[in-house]
Amino acid sequence: MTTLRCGRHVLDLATPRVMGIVNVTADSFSGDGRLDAAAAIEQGRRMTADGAAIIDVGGESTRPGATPIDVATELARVLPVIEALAGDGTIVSVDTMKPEVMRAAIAAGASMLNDVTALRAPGALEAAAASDAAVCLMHMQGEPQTMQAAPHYDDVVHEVRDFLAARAAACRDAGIGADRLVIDPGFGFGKTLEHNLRLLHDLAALAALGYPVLAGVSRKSMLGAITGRAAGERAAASVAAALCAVARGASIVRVHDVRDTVDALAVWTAVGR
Ligand code: YH5
Repeated sequence: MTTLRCGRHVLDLATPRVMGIVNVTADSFSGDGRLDAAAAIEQGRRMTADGAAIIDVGGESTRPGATPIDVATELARVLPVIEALAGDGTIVSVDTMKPEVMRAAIAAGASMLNDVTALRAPGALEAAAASDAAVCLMHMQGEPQTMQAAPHYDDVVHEVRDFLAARAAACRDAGIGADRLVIDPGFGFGKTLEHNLRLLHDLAALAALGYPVLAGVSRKSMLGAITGRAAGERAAASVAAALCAVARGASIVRVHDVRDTVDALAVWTAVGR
């Protein structure tokens, strides 16, 4: 039975889990960002009531062309939300690349670090190792500003798998236990539609590394390319993609539409693998 150690929590991954997305940003890609802490807290509590096992709080957009923000601004956005939700007893993840934000978020009660740069910033591995938080290691080709300009791979599945294996090994070497690690192919982060579809189709090749896999496809452009719909109209496509990911070995799905995804996974789980 697979479990994930997240600080003081232990998350059972025998059934697939939902991570709800709470953006505290002015410019999130999916159009759901807001800078009001009270509204973000309420949204996180609603997601927990709807069945999310983890709430992922992010203060900095990774949208191509988004303005980077400084540590103080990011902390002012995320800390009040993390404190409130962690205070409820919820497993709170912080979506950040900055070691200073990681440390402060953990001190405020966060029990998972979700880093789209897979702890490659100087000091990030050390910040994670000094905690007992879970860590989600995500693959990205290039930098947020330019990653979608001309993504190229000779073999996307093998390159993503090898990158994640190397980052997991770096974490283990830094003293982060295997029971704290999650891996994520990073849908949309330096990938064409074809790359994203290949990764989703072959997700089992990543699960074969032995770490729980997190998939974040909710409302992303790949679903817009398939359905022709705008970001706010991609809920059904997102639920379908989440089910595809779980059927191919994902243990956690990162989503905006928690209630619909939880219902879909309940049906999937009831039918059995
Ligand atoms: C992820 O996949 N993604 S932020 C574009 C959209 C909608 C949503 C155009 N953080 C991931 O969610 N962390 C983000 O519509 C993430 N995995 C992990 N671990 C981008 C995002 C989004 C982008």
